Amino acid sequence: MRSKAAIVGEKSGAFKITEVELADLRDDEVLVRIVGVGVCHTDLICRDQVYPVSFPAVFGHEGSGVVEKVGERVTKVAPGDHVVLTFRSCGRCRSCLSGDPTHCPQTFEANFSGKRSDGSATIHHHDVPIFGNFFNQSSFAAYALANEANTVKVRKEVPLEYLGPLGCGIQTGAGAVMNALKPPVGSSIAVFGCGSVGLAAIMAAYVVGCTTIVAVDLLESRRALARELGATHAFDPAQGNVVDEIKQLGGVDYSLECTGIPSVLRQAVECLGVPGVCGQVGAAPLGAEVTLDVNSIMFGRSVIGVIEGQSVPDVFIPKLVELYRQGRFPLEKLTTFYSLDEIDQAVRDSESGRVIKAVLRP
Ligand code: CXF
Ligand code: ZN
Repeated sequence: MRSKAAIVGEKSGAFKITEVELADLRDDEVLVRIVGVGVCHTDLICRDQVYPVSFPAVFGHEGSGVVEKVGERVTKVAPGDHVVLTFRSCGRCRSCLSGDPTHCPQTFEANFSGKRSDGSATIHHHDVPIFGNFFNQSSFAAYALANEANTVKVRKEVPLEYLGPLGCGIQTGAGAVMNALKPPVGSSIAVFGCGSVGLAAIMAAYVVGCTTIVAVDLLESRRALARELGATHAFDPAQGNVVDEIKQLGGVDYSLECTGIPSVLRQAVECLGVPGVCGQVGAAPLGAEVTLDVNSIMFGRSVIGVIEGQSVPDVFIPKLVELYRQGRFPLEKLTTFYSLDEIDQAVRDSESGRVIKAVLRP
């Protein structure tokens, strides 16, 4: 079938709305009419070839929508169901079989190869196969071809256009707190970088009962929103030494690095008390190195890498939907809507920090 999609023609190029052909639905695939799709930092670093991709390409990996059609072997969802599309894992390795899909060794291949695992393309343009199947969806489009495995069914009572980012950015920040760090009630946490991932982490820290929540961001608008969402302190790293400021509070039990900047990771480690755990969430270029004083981790601190909130999406995303429905995860405060045609503007606004989470409504 044909679908409108936002194609990037070259490294760091503009998005062009174009008619493409979607491949025929396979037995294990799901055709989804996209209702909302968030713009994630990972779409933009792939556009800029920080991760190796080829062009032309269709990105987009925070899609929500309505199931149009399902392949013959699909049992999880049916036409008419509301779904959130998320990341893909292999489903067969030791991690996947243990219910730990974010540690699947195939994660990179399964989400960033631009094609299905058998090498076939899901999107053609003028009969030429192009880079698609991004996170098994390529959802900067009117329709997306997903796999049953990365399709999560959600309740119909909740506005679907807000839910796409639960498939990546929101699950990444919230899950890093709720699934990976698991701070107990009354503990303290510092979040470095208050974009959608960091703010989702702050909402999660508030929900689980952290009583000291420190937000660190260069932008006053983001620090203000962080406070509104539960941060008890907000620091501007351009004004003074943020590590000293956090240490004056006694240091924190947990920290989360959401910027992908190595020097910020160092700060996120050094602001910890002892023991303390730092979660590294921000994506950095391949080969990016960090310098740490060995003694800063020697006495009982640790650093763990967390992707996609260490979540089992079929279990975790419905939990976030319920928190949103109850008003305890106010996604609407983070969201700005655009049409698919306005994607370049949405990207500019995301990059400048004018908006937190741009969501395209094809
Ligand atoms: C990504 C971040 C980089 C590693 C894979 C998962 N998350 C999505 O945006
Ligand atoms: Zn993402």
